[in-house]
Amino acid sequence: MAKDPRRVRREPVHSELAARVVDCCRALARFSEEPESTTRTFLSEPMRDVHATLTSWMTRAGMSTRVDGAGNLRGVYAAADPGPAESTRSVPTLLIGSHLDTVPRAGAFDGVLGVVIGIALVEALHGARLTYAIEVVGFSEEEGVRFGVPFIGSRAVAGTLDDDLLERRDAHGRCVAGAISAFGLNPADIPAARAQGPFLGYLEFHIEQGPVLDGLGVPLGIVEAIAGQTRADVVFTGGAGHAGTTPMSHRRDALAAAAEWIAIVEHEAQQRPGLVATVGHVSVEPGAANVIPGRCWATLDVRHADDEARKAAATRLAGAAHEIGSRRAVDVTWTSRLDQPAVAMHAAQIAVLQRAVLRAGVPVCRLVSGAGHDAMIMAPLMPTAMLFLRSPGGLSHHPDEAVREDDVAAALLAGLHVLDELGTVRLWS
Ligand code: HGY
Ligand code: MN
Ligand code: MN
Repeated sequence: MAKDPRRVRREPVHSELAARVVDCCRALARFSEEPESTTRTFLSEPMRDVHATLTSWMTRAGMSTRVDGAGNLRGVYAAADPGPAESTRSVPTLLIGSHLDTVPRAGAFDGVLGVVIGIALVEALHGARLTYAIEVVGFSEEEGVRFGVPFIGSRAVAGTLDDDLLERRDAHGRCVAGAISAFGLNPADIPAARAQGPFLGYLEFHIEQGPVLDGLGVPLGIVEAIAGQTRADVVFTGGAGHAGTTPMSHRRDALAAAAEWIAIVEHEAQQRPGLVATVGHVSVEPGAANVIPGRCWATLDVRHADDEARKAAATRLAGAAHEIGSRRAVDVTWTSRLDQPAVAMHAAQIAVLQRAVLRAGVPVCRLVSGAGHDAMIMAPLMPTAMLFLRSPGGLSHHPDEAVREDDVAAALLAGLHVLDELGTVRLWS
């Protein structure tokens, strides 16, 4: 007979489990495309080792596992037997997840921590079955590094992965569908990746990646909303030429045009509180010291919690690029890659998180996320919430990114209280 599903065992979360969570994240960080740092992009070979490691932990915790057609690792912890009275209605599922890919030269916790915490929470149930199922999801790609567009994995789970995204090509000319096939999966299985309701909700544990919680000395933060994102590719095309013989008055220097624009990007963002704008990647052709750059490709990332402010800034930056281009006789192409609106977290789920954090003995801190997360993609589908863990030094997207074991223990305890609370709170329609 299944153990009483209404009460999660209230054993304290041993710091030993928190230590294993941190150790696991650090071990997974060694699965990388680069020997000296952590770089793991969409369905690259090291992702197989990540899947193998997490699959064995999921299995030990009593979960059934699979890798779906978009390369997401899925682990399901079945609910208590609903019994004859309820057997006609499918049991709701709580999804707990985050992403398993990384940025180049990443830290060990961005994304993967949320997946490992999900598995650890299931282990901490010690076989107790709840009135709902839990599905832990390791999304295959959130950062958008390989194909320039983020959220491939969570879009497949949300059922919003469109065909033209499958045709996006990486630097080697391989498309998303081809990368899926090369990994041994079948793109035709992507529709089956879509999460099946009814849903209790989606919960994502994630490092804050910023300085707020560390500045306040608070271990956990409840996310109220996630800032919107604009991403674009901006290409400046001038004319290559001899660096020694071409007078300055005769040049159409693509990199000089881009450099003038990049200074404006920074100045524009400095004018408005909460606005951030970044040119994270620049590539120059032909790229020789003695050749005037003929072509320069720059990426743009603009964020703000208010969509109108973000879009207005992006529009001004597009105008500035074209004005510089016409003044310098340099062609400018602007290709939008992402227009992701800001997303509010679900009020009822925030309330559940708030009660759980208080029951875990942690002060409640609520904040807006400047970083994007898979929760943005899941929120339109089901009640979605995020719990942040403090980022020491506010550092992320960097090898020195860290998390404190005691904060992980606090997150696990709060997470168990969430599971307990959700067993009595009906959030789904
Ligand atoms: O870019 C971001 O905000 C996230 O880390 N993918
Ligand atoms: Mn990231
Ligand atoms: Mn992340």
